[in-house]
Amino acid sequence: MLIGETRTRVARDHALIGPDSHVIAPLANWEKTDGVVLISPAMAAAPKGPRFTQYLAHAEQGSTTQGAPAGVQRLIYVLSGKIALDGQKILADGFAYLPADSRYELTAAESSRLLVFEKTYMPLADTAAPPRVVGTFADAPSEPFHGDPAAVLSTLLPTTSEFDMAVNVFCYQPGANLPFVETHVMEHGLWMQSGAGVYRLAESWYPVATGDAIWMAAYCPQWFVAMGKETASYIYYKDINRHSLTP
Ligand code: UGY
Ligand code: MN
Repeated sequence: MLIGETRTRVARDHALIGPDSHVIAPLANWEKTDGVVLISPAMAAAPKGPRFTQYLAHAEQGSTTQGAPAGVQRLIYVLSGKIALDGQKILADGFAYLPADSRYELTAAESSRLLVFEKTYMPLADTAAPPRVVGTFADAPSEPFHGDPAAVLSTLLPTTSEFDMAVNVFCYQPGANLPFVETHVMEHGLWMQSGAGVYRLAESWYPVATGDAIWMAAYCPQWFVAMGKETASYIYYKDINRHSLTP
């Protein structure tokens, strides 16, 4: 890429952050950890702006965290390396969902790269808050999306009503695509985990590849086609299970 050029774009209802734009800085609420805040409410004005944050943590061995701010839940996906959560080892492609205001000890057992999603939890009357969930991508339930075996969706968390966020992994064979241009009330934060393709966001089409991050606001029209020779996959966040009038 020419100097002075970038694929990164930040628009009113979507953003593409390429790895060439990363500015690594110490991460708030983490020790011995630098990172990049890929998506946050600072990105665009409310009410359209992100209502969650997504960041990359570059944790050195022995790195720890004080936990998310009060009332905020967290999902940590291990991109590489190994962490220990209250003594339980979590390897690459493993994850931990940590409910809001829960206490835990989390340490990087080796130098690790973590993808973190954080969102203020919205409790439901008469419904208990969700429990901690620890799992792996390999063990997550998966199914062909709209019956297409070339586009497989895995859901890392239960979809029952106590959960107000989902984190899924979408794997596409080259040439596979989202079956239609989705436009929906949920917003997304996305991390390209492998491969390449073209993402349509509103009225723009972006070539995307491993290491890109994308924010899609509520009602941002979205579509993807996988291209190239390897499986394209992305890990993404979406808000679920809450009434659209809940602030
Ligand atoms: O869950 C979703 O809305 C998903 N199909 N969206 C996306 O991949 N952009
Ligand atoms: Mn969608």
